[in-house]
Amino acid sequence: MLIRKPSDLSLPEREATPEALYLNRREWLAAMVAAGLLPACAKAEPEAALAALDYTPGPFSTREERTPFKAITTYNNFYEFGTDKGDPSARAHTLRPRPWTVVVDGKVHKPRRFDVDQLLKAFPLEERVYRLRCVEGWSMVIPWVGFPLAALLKLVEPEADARYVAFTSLHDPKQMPGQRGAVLDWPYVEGLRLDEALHPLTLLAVGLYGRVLPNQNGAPIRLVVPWKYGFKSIKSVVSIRLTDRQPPTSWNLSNPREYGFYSNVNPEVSHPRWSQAKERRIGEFRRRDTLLFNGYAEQVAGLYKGMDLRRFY
Ligand SMILES: Nc1nc2c(c(=O)[nH]1)N[C@H]1C(S)=C(S)[C@@H](COP(=O)(O)O)O[C@H]1N2
Ligand SMILES: [Mo]
Repeated sequence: MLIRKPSDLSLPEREATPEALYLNRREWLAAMVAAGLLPACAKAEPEAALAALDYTPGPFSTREERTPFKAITTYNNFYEFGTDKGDPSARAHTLRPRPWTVVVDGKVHKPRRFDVDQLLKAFPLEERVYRLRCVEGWSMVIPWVGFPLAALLKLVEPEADARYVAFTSLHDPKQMPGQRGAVLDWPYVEGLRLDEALHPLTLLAVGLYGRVLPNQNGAPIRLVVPWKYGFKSIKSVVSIRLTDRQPPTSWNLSNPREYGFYSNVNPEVSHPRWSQAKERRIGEFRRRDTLLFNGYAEQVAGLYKGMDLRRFY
């Protein structure tokens, strides 16, 4: 069988596949792979093959140079698909991002289940170009498309004693082969304090580079918290629950000495095994200085006034 390389699949923009066809094609590819007819080799979608989204420019975007689409979609952390940077783009074609339900419940007056496409219609989509800083020491600049998490939380009306938000990723070892192993406790979970969750920088992303979110980046909907290490930005979210207690988080559960609940980007607080003072922007050679709160201090420092950031790392 002749297998086309991903580059042969790129289409001029006007010929971009409508979403329904595109999803069918992806499902078809997944079925072929499952049947052993195609190797599970790199399936990173060329940008133009992904359905376009309607959006307007949003606030807080950096003017720094954007990391190329190719790097954003082939250099990933998504342990549900393996622990190597290339695993998610090679293997996440088995994820089925439609239909998809997100449950928002817990300490809210109006708990609701949403179909993800309902969310896409309910909130105006914005482009937010944010820096992402991984705890491992690399960073990117990503043009996300999404809407503020605050808009969704306001809709369900948090109760007076809601103080935290707990997020859960999909748990389905059939779609997520990495969950057949015990690298982390599945499902992946994350949490924010309610004021962090309501902060206008905090985004629910449904796309990047103006296109629907590629599977490897957390389709169909993922959190983006740009002032925290990348692992707080949980992918493929199925549940958002408001609570009165600090929720568990996957990386804190797996290694509490190395990963705290807050995980604010901080050049002065070293990871126990390496410094966080510098970072390498993907595509650059010389390392840059890491900035407090990933450069978003002006917007978010107030959230942590009076807190000892060495203790609450
Ligand atoms: N469900 C889930 N979400 C996740 C992860 C993961 O393994 N599983 N990895 C995190 C880490 S460590 C990082 S750096 C970012 C990477 O996002 P990106 O691949 O879109 O750049 O996703 C975060 N969200
Ligand atoms: Mo990360």
